Amino acid sequence: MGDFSLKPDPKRIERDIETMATFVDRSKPGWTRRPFTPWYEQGRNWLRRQMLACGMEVEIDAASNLIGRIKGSEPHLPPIMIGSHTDTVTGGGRFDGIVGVLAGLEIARRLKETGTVLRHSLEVVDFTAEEPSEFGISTIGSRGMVNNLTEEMLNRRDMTGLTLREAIKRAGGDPERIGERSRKKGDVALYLELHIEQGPVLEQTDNKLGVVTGIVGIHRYRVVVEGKENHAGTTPMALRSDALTGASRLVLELESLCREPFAEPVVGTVGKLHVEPNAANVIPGRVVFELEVRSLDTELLEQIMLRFRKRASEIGESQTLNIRIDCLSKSEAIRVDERVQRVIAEACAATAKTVFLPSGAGHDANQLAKIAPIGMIFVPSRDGRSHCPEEWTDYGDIALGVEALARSLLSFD
Ligand code: HGY
Ligand code: MN
Ligand code: MN
Ligand code: MN
Repeated sequence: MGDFSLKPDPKRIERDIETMATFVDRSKPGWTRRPFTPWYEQGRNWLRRQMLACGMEVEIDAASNLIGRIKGSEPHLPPIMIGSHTDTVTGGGRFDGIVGVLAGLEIARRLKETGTVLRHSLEVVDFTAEEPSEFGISTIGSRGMVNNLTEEMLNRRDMTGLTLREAIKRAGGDPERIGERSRKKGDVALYLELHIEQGPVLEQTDNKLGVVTGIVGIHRYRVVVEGKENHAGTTPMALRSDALTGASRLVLELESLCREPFAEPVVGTVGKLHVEPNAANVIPGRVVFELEVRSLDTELLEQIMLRFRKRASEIGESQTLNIRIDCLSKSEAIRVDERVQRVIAEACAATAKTVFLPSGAGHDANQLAKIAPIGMIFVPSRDGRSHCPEEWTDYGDIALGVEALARSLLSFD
């Protein structure tokens, strides 16, 4: 709509996304680029070169986040930050997170090409490992940036025995200095993130842009169910301690708890489950699974988990199972500041048809909200699909998102 100085180049955005999509682990489905892998490094090296090519200063911070910076005319002002992530889930798509990082790169290019100098410095950030990692933690880089990574988290090991501390070091970070170099309140003027909606609302309401009103909190737990391995043929049903039937009852219990009609919607998922010894003729002796519950109402998540723990001890009792439930991570639900929403809504409305909506997905913005005002813009996901190869957003829609982001940036500056 109308002439806008920083209008992005849709073809260049398409080329960037398709280039990033080549840095993937082709032994896995979809577009898989897990953190701390060679493909992740290749993608980051390419991104670093793009940042340098448009005159940005580039650094890797203590938490291993990749940061490109363009100085503003008033360097005493704290920077405005635009970011997201380039890691994917296994079997993921080409757009989740990637759109937000490349939007920042395209805006940096347009600032340079038009000779536009902002008052605030602009930082474009690729946050390390936003997706749930092999260390059982998500938003690793943005947690590190706001000093929300505990020693216990840094000492966690993946399946190969590598600690998160070591992984961050290998990715160019300096884990011993995460605390002293973290950003505090006042160090970032505003954090903005463009992201695919990963849901059906924009498409179903025929809108091109979404102004995010709030982001759910996510609480993740690991559950270990221990019973007794035994012969599947000779052990009568009444004498079994079957870890898998116990775990199955727990999975269905979570589902029915989250289906109850609460004032704020809640979702609960078990997406990862491991059976031992996983043999057709052996009664499972041990099951490990991870669960997550999400809602804008963090208190409600605590209440649901209290009821879940109570049911778990009843099931453990009735089936002679030992059940352990450990918290892996918690991110707090956030509401986006009304003024930030208003400014973003004006920028979006000047660009395309817009609607307000909450985010059912978690984002790096959840962490940045601890030290700065945050704002998010969504672009549509075809059929509402994400975290799968079918994930798709039209490049024209992405360009509208980048334009709305650039308009928001100028309004806030
Ligand atoms: O899981 C999420 O909500 C985000 O896509 N990482
Ligand atoms: Mn994701
Ligand atoms: Mn994401
Ligand atoms: Mn994110």
